[in-house]
Amino acid sequence: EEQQCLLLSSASRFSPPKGVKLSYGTAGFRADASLLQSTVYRVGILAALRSLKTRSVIGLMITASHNKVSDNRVKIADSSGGMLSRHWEPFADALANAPSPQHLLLLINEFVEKEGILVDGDWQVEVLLGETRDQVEMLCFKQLNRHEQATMSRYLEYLRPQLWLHELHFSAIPCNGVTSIVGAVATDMGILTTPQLHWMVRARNKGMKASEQDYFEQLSSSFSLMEKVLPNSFGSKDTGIRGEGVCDMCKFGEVGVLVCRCVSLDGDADRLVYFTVPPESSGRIDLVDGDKILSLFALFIREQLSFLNEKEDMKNCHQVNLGVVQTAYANGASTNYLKLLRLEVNFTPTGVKYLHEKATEFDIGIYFEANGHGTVLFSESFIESLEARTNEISLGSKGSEGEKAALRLLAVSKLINQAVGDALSGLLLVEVILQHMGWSINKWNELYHDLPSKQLKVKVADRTAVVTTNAETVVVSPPGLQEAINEETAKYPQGRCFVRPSGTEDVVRVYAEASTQEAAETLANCVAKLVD
Ligand code: NG1
Ligand code: ZN
Repeated sequence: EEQQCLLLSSASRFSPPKGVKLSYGTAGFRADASLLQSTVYRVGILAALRSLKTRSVIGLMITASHNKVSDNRVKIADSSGGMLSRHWEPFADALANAPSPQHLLLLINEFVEKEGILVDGDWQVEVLLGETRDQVEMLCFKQLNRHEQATMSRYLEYLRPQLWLHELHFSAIPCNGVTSIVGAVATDMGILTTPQLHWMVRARNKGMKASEQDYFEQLSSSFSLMEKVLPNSFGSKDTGIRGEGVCDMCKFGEVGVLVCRCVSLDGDADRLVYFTVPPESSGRIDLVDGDKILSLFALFIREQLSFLNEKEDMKNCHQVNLGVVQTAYANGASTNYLKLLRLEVNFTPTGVKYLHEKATEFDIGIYFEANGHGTVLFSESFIESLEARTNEISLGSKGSEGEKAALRLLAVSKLINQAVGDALSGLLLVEVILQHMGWSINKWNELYHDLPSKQLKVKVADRTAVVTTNAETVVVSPPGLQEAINEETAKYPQGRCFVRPSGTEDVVRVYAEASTQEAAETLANCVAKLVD
């Protein structure tokens, strides 16, 4: 009784926008801020119910996007720290679209019964709230390579003021939603990146400390640990300028002005790509994308695994299984490169939830979308075996190469966010690996050369008319389309092409690769006409 009254009265303060159909996708609910008030409120209710159901702490995040500042999203961090269970997405949609408080109440009652959610007051519902409001920031790590003490705290001092920029609009609303469930508590974690909130939820549910300070401390300590256990660690010597840096300087004849590497984070900081601006490039940049980040991580981890497997003390252990996960948008050259490293390459449909799920099947699963979403996942059992391996040695002692490799891998598992892709933790891992390899961004970029590619979008009347299979590489409907694409693609050396309906925009996307830029563009244009 008390519950029903509370819900009805608080829900009546947030009416849903008329004539808008909201749907919970990869990005949660996404719409212009002016339309999102009632949705934010209702996601508060959703989070509280999810906490009741899972008997764990749940997160609720409001983020800006890399598009207009007013283009906002609200989404849930589930009990594992990952994305909301797909099973609950239809309920999320129904809640957001319920036309009145009475409908809302009815829906909730039905769902609570169907899901067997216990409302016995035995569980203290808690929802962690976070908010980000910023636009894309470009962070230029000029000369980081050259400083001996380029420690974590320095990176972070540099990053923080640039990430948290905008004022809040919604702050009180999710709290209203959460507390409309009797006894539920909303804890405001303040202004965060999306991956930080996911990290906190995961940490809380594992019984670990979970403040923002704890997040930075974990990143910081695992970063310094890597530094200690890598053979070529930082600032080993004198100026800290190593081979590559000097080469770069000479090449461009500008002593003192070194080639810088830049990293770009998206609006909610779950995506990163690197780039350089070559001198005399007149506006061209060299992009080092998610595929290259994946390749760098794979190379490094593979090297550590080879140390781990080398020594006979691993005789009794099973071969560690390392898997990489990509989507069809991964540049073909990256896939070839990974296969040359003899890695198992898996493909899933677009969208991090698919890649993430696949990556959990391995002892170590590395996944990245070309656009920079991704992370490295370690299985619990593999972490346990690493811990057992490193128990006997302390940092000071001279462990075997295998033991040191185990320490490094453990440090990686703490540094890189295990809940979701996280640009901050991703860039720190990139930086530490580059330091270890003694590589400049150019050297890294030379791991392989991207095949020329072209992406187009085609506005169609109904994008759901295009249905695909095989990780979105093959069209099954409309009939005949795939055959036509095959016929066109066969005309181009190294040609590869696929089409799929976007999950986030009302378009069909066309992707083409070929041996020259011109050919890739012609192929994409011809296939776009087939779709139209
Ligand atoms: P759609 O619109 O489904 O292609 C885009 C990106 C995805 C992912 C999602 C979520 C491409 C081709 N697609 O999805 O990789 O980032 O947005 O934000 O980049
Ligand atoms: Zn993002």
